[in-house]
Amino acid sequence: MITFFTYPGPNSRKAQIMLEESGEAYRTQTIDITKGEQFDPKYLEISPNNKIPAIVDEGPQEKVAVFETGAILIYLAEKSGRLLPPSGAARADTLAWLFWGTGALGATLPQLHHYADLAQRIPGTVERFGTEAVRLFNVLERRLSQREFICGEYSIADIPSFCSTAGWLGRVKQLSDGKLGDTPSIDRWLKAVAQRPAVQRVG
Ligand SMILES: N[C@@H](CCC(=O)N[C@@H](CS)C(=O)NCC(=O)O)C(=O)O
Repeated sequence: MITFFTYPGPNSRKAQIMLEESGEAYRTQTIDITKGEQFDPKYLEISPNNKIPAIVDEGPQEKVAVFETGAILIYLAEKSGRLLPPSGAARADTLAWLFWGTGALGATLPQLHHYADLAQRIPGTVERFGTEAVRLFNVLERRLSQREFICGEYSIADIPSFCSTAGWLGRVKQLSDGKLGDTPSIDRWLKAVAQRPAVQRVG
């Protein structure tokens, strides 16, 4: 049985969508990051970077702890045999776009959020992260204008980018003062992913 350590937010949502997609049984344990529970020494044994989400998979042979959203998605994909090609170019492409979603898009948007919402903005910060967010959404728009999903078929590469884009595209358009125009391919893809039963179960 898998234990899912979580607190409501975009990163937990990414991991929970994959838990649902994988069909694995899991129970949920809340780590209240507003109360500092992520620093509890017991939790740090599971997630040494003191962040949620994390999972622990306790089987008859071994106990596996995984932190970092991207690593959780890969672990669940390999365990279930779903949403990650087993080898070759398709697997390499899926992993590249998974890391792009967690490490590029997923790392830039929270920075923009932080600096845009400061009571007193620091000159240059919103421009820096806003320009990068516009660039990344243009990369995603170009990619999705050529494929139904990020790597052709729906895969773990779609999940982090979907969660980040669903939450952020509108705000980035508003902050970008027209520099990010219409995104018809992203809009189509957002609707398609949102219709998946696993995504709807997570909400
Ligand atoms: N790179 C990590 C980021 C996870 C992350 O930023 N989690 C936030 C909540 S969304 C957190 O646990 N914050 C608590 C803290 O920083 O102490 C991942 O992808 O899993």
